[in-house]
Amino acid sequence: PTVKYRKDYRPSQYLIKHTDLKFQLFDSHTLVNSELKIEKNPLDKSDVLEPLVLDGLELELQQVSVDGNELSKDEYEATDNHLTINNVSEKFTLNLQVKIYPQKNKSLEGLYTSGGKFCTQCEAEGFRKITYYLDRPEIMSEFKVRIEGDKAAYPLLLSNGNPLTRGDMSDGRHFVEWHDPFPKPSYLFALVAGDLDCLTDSFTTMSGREVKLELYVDKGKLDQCRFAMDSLIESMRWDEEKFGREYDLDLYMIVAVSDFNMGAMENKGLNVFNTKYVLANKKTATDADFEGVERVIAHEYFHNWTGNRVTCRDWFQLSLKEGLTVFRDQKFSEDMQSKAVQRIDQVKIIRSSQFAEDSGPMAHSIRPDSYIEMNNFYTVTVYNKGAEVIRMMHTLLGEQGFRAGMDLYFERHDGQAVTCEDFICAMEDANQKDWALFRNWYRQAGTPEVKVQLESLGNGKFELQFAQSCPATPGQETKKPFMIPVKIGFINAQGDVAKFRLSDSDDVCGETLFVMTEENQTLTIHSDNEVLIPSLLRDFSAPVKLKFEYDQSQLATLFASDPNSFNRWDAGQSLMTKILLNNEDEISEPDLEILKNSFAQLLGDEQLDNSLKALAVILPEISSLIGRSEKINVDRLFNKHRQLKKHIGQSLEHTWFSIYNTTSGDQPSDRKLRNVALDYMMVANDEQHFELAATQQTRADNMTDELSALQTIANSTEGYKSDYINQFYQKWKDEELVMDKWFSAQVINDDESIIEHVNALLNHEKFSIENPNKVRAVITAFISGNLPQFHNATGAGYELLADTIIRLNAINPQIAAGLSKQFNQWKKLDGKRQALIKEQLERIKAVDNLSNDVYEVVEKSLN
Ligand code: DPP
Ligand code: ZN
Repeated sequence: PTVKYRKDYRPSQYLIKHTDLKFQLFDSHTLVNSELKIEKNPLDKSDVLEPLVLDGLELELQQVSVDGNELSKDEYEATDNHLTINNVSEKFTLNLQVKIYPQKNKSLEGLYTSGGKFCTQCEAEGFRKITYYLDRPEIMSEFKVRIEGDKAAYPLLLSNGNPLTRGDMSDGRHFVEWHDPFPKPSYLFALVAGDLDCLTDSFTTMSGREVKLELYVDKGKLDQCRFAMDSLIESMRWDEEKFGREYDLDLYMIVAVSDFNMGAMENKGLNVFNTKYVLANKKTATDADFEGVERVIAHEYFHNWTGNRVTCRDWFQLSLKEGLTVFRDQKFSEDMQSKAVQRIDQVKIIRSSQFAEDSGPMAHSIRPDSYIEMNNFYTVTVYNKGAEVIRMMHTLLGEQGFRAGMDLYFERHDGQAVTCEDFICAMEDANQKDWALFRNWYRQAGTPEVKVQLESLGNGKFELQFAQSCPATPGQETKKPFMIPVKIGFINAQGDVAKFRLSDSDDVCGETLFVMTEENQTLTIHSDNEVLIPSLLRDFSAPVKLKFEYDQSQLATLFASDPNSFNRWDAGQSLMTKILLNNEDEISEPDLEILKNSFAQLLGDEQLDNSLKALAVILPEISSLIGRSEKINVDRLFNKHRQLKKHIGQSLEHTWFSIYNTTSGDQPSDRKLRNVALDYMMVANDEQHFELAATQQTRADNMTDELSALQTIANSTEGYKSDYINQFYQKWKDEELVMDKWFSAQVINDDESIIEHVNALLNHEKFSIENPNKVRAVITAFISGNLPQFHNATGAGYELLADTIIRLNAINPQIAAGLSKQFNQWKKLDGKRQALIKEQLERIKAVDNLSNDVYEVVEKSLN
């Protein structure tokens, strides 16, 4: 496998101005004809015309001609990865025909079939599985596409842009021609052919243009489409209001398919979606699913400007579009839902997955320096930490300054393929800033640590001392300081807001933004309060680990009264984290008492929103506790986590019971709190409360309640729980997405026998290893949702994961590699577990025909 480096970037010597494609779809294969108008890149100043080297993978080349003349075999060379044409001129037309086998394509990259329809996935480098091409994002070309297929089987033939003409052919076949007026990179190409139901609507843009909206789903699913359509309309309106961005084509299509590697894909004018992020109604989808649909529909829509109109010069710049678009979808969700709840959910992802990635063998900066397989870099770092970096810009510039930067970015770069550097420059120039230091967020991997100390100097004078550092990551031994915005407030010993004044100012304030630019810095403040409890990094104002030596009672005070909702939640998390990660084998009685009292007080707070209550009493995720540690005794952690959960359940049993019975609202936040209460009751005493859960499952009129009940039942020790698992199955066995939930609910039981059960589920008739959602529903749900049993000391969990990776390597390398990353934390574990995992990693590495995808992950992990 070859490593590609960012520093080796060179512009392409050739451009493809026009791309004409013809697809002839057949039952056994597809013929792809392409006509490419190629010319020398004016930016290329060399006099020598190098051979034209096109990318291609798993293609059967049938014909090559240049300017109408068919080439003989010695005029070109076709290898496994390339087509090279030796003698070309500065401007010419290349015609190719290739034969491909979409029905056999299980990698779900390029052109493939799913549920009887054809669809495509070209990002990042899937287009080369369709035809030979300059398959790199800076090559922006105007596409015309003709699709021919059987009319009865494929009445719909879709591609990007606007339909031009359609007509019937002989043998029951027909064709449709499409034209996309916006030049685009090949990764945004899409084709869909099938027989689908369609929900239509329309949107009138701010300049008064009418856009047709079409949402295509499998037959019989129209009753699960309305919410996605409404989300699309909301997104279109929001982008106009917040960023002045209008949709540009007359048609916007979304197609939902069951077999999809990612969540969705932003192909110009023709998004292809995983059904999981389209189909939703109250009966089949949980409140969390609805949020997911809204978020992903918005995300792909927002890509039309941040990704499509302005795209990436090369794949090292992926965060240019993904970090920015995640930030935009986060802002949208904050406007549509509760801001604090959204922020907590965002930060949970950073802490449970991104911090882990940053501290493991695959650590990379948001703009990576190298890769073997680009698909391995669609990561929480590039996406979610990337969004945090954009959020810091927003925090530093304010709403208006940020908007000015965005406007300048679009003004300068509309229609171009650009770099992260171009984005930073637009932000700087629109705001007269010099952000030399800020760029370290793009260069350096690893999670910075900020240590803070508070010293009282007497006479109302206090000093906050800050020190930042960042651990070494592979290939980056030493780090330069980061620019770190730290949002700060204080409360006093009574829990009231403590106002303060900065040394250089007369203004009394309740909050300030301190921007770190050096390793060590001090902030002096003045306050009338004798005791100050700092509330630091409010709203998680930077993606760092903040260390302050709070004692238990300070954290309890913050948890009870920090006016910043995010930090109030975070104080509870810190309190629990401290207890769970200390060196004691068990949690002490006084610690349990503090937590119980804090929870009781918070649950009784009538001002507090039910979602925030629910979030506040949920234990920190085990993955985030492992993610933040350098070495970890997992046996101790698992035991204490169980002990704490049981204690919170039992000591507050009456409170949970009363919450369960008196929280009557019909909002997602009410359901969330009620279901957390049910879960704690079942943990406290599942025999006694089983009936309650069973009744909830049977009588629920919505999937949130039905599934929550099923989960807690499946996680219980009751002998007759299988009745309810079966009942759920009988009711929902024909709804694929609900079956995914059914699978996942059964793998979270913290019991040794679970691995056998997971293996049984892998052989269930509703399971398919070829369907990524099913793999995620069983395997990912198990290894990330049941860490105590994944890390079972027998090594059975590791073996199960390795078996699945090896099976998937031959089918879908991208999904196999994603699973392989789950081993990445292994060097934090004890020697025995390390040996067990190493054995599995070596077993995987020895597999014949190991894909580049899996190789890259396993190799880095072993080194
Ligand atoms: N479809 C993926 C996303 O939208 C990759 N672009 O993030
Ligand atoms: Zn995206």
